[in-house]
Amino acid sequence: MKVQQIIVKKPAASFAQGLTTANLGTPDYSKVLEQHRAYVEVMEEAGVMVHQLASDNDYPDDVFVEDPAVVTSKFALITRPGADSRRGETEAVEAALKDYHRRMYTISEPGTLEGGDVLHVEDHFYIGLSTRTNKSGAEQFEAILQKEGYGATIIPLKEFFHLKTGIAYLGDNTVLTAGEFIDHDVFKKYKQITVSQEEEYAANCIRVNEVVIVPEGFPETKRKIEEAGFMTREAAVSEFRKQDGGLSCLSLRF
Ligand code: CIR
Repeated sequence: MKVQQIIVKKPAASFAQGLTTANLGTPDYSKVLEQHRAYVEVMEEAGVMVHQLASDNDYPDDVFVEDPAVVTSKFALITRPGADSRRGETEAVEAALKDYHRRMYTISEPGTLEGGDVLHVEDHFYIGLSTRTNKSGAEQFEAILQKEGYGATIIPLKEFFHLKTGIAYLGDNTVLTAGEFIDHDVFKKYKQITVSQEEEYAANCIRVNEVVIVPEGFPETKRKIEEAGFMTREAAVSEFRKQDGGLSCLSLRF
């Protein structure tokens, strides 16, 4: 899929007050800004137009703009984040997406769904059931996908935070898998590149046009992806990792 544009959001000054389970220390705000700028540059080099939204200190996690929406070439879904503190993030993203003239859908109560639990593979979507995405949210999204002519598979997660914490689609019928998704029945039809336990964080990569963007500092995974024939680019995301975030969370790509 050609990625033409992305939406990102400038990290809020309150970023360090966001949700985290990582135990990796407090993010350094100047480094957060620097890594975010570098992420935007890597994206521009990959050939996308970048639409940057202003930050909002009331929402320390709002740089993880992937969670309040899912965007395809046909429609946009405004989600209902499972984390209470993130629910209001949808407003700014919905306003931004109105410029792109897609059919708009929403997830309604009692459903919850976060974009991190949605993996788009050609004309099919995988939806993870997690602590953030519940059955009602997943089923509401499944009904929307059916109406729009896409397939859907709902997958209960065992350990991962979000679905895409442990799996990425690299294009060319190939998935990158870690932990509970290695040799998972649902993904058997794809070629598989596996991520070792030591490098588990690197399962969250993103394919953007000709390149696979990988987090900096995971040489084994990078090498495996290159050996499978993909071109890679690294981006440093250590400060986002401290808040349980990764490469995919930082943008909406469409
Ligand atoms: C949160 O707990 O919601 C944020 N600190 C991290 C969200 C990461 N998003 C993602 O994996 N899609």
